[in-house]
Amino acid sequence: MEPDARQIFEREGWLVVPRLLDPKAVKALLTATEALEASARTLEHDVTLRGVGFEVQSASGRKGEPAVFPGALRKITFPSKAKGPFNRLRTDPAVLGALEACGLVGPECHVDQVNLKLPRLGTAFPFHQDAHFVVGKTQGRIERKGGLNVVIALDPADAENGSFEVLGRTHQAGLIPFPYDLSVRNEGIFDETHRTILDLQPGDAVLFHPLLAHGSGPNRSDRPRRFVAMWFVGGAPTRTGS
Ligand SMILES: O=C(O)CCC(=O)C(=O)O
Repeated sequence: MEPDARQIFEREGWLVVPRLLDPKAVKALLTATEALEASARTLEHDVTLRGVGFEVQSASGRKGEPAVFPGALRKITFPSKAKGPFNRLRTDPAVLGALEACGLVGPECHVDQVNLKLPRLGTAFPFHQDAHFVVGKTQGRIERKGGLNVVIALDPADAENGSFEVLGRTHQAGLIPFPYDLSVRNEGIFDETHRTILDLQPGDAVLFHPLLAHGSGPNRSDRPRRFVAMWFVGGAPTRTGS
């Protein structure tokens, strides 16, 4: 990590950490993702099985609509409940260390998921702030102890296949009301002065503030685009030394 990582993160609301995961770790996550996809190959509608949520890819991108073909997935929530590599990632020292370097004390993972964008079919994520979706006790805890979210690329990602897009510095303006229709992009709602589409390699991570507006475009390529996404909340300080 750069020595001034925390300063950059606080100003911009996001930070790329290249090669946060090594190729072996990425491969294990891809193998686990493919096994979950194989287990869902006949799915035509969203379903939760033993705590793992399978969200199908519809033609419009909206939830609740049928899959474009049986087994086409847009998102898997809590893959950690079925697959070791995802479960271990929640407490991975490299991930937790990167979060701590950006100022989050004692990070605890509250949400893990995989976002899949199928070649030619994967749809956009409208610009949004994750903090909007946090409810109840977690909301209070983020206010008291802070929060930090992460996406990790499992495939090379760029503008063509719908890579992660950030609206830099928007975390400084607080929560802004926005609609969440998955078939639109929500352009013109947040300040787009510092809009950046990130080119990422497998294992690269983006750390971002829960109030930072972000999203991604559709996959216009013949390549898949798979990301792990996790939400962390501050906890007890890690004990060091004697
Ligand atoms: O996977 C993506 O492109 C966007 C992910 C995202 O916006 C999120 O997890 O909040």
